[in-house]
Amino acid sequence: MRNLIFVILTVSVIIIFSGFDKSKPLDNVSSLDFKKIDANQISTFVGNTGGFDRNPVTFNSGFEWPKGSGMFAVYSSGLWISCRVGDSIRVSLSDYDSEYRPGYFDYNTQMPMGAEDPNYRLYKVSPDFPNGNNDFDSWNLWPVGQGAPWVDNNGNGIYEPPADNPLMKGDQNLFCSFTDGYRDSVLNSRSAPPLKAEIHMYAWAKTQSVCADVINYEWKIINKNVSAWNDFSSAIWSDIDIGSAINDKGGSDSVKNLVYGYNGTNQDPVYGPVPPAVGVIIKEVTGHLNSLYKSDYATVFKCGDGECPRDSMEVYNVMHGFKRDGSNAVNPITNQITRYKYSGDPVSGIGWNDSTSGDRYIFIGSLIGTVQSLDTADFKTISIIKKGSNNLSSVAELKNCVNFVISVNNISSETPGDFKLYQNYPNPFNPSTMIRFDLVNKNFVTLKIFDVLGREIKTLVNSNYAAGTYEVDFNAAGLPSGIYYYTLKAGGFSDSKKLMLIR
Ligand SMILES: [Ca+2]
Ligand SMILES: [Ca+2]
Ligand SMILES: [Ca+2]
Repeated sequence: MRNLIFVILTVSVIIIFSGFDKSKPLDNVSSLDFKKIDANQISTFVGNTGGFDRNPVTFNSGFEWPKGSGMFAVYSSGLWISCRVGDSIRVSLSDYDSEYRPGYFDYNTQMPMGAEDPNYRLYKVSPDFPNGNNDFDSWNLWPVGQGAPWVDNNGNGIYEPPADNPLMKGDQNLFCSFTDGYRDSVLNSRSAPPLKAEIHMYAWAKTQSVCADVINYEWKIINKNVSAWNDFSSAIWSDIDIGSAINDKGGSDSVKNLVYGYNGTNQDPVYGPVPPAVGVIIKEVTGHLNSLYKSDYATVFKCGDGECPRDSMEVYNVMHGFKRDGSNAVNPITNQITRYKYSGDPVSGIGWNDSTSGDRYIFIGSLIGTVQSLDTADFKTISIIKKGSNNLSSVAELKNCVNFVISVNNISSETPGDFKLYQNYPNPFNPSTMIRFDLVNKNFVTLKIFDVLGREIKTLVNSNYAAGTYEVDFNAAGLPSGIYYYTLKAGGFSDSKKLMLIR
């Protein structure tokens, strides 16, 4: 135990050199807000400053799984962004503290606004409660003026609930706006000037789980700086603590755009036997929409071993696929330079795997490149947790679930009366639309997009699904305006419909 004078004299040194400081709560801003998101078996907290998974009252682990068990798998998570503006390194992040504040960044005055405005709180709506209740805001409070996504059902450009409604991809849907523009007034350990970003977070979760329990996060990161962001990178950092924090391991999967943590043994002091594996997936990224890889780096930090970034340069380095000192990571099995740490298969033991157990932090990001002034970078991520038949099979099953949870949402597991392919919604659209279908029984399902010449553009679904109703998010970014077709095949059933992309 440290004595008080030592702590006072050395606090700045500790902040600079210890990497992550778990003790520091957020300072007081009147619009600071947290809400629970607990639609499925994940019960966790989301804040309006880029942080999530931490209990805002106790400052302890906030990501409970299964819901109501009193067992937690993640201590704290947050959004990190970095770029260069000219020669100047910029990083903003949320780990235990946050360098963001609620509000927005005013382009004309180049000033952050809104942190003291209670309207810049966190909003939460449900499709079941247009008028709200104790847990949910009424639809008419949904802050479309702040950029909250909504559906213009009557097509007149004006938000008029309940005729119009919030975009509700989930049974619970949250929105907030925040900015790193207040940075100059915030004490932080990795000081660098702000990017001048305004970020809109839309988080949603479904009651019905497909394969694994998940929460979706959609981050719209708007460059409100008068200058371009060069080499812009965004990432999710997560201090996974699966039950006990001291016996975990980590790994990554570049093909699945996944970073994950798991228990080092099949026995955890908190979870007991068969501890779950927990991870973060990058679902979709501006500039990566038509390519296989959406993550560009994924790593696992062991802070005690000198791996956690300590200042803005080291954060910038790890956010561009390097070790914190700027050197390349090398896979010791292949001797090749890599941007994916512990990319082996822990189940078979083949490849580069985490060989010791301890406190782990998982980290995954995308190199988005140049973001011009007033342009937006979209960054969609998923928190996922899955339990198998032992600590390693939890990893295998988590990986198996990735393809299900990135593309398809099970919106009802009631067995429909017939196979059906619905008209996409909205239509016309730009750039995203939802396609819904019903399955009467378990089938191998394909759902593909074709152009007017019959050329296959994209496969949205290509897997087995149980009976139920599903929704698939189709993002047409990178495609030209025009008419396209989508075709569903499930067993002997086949149907096609037309959709229209208007830019
Ligand atoms: Ca309207
Ligand atoms: Ca553990
Ligand atoms: Ca940890």
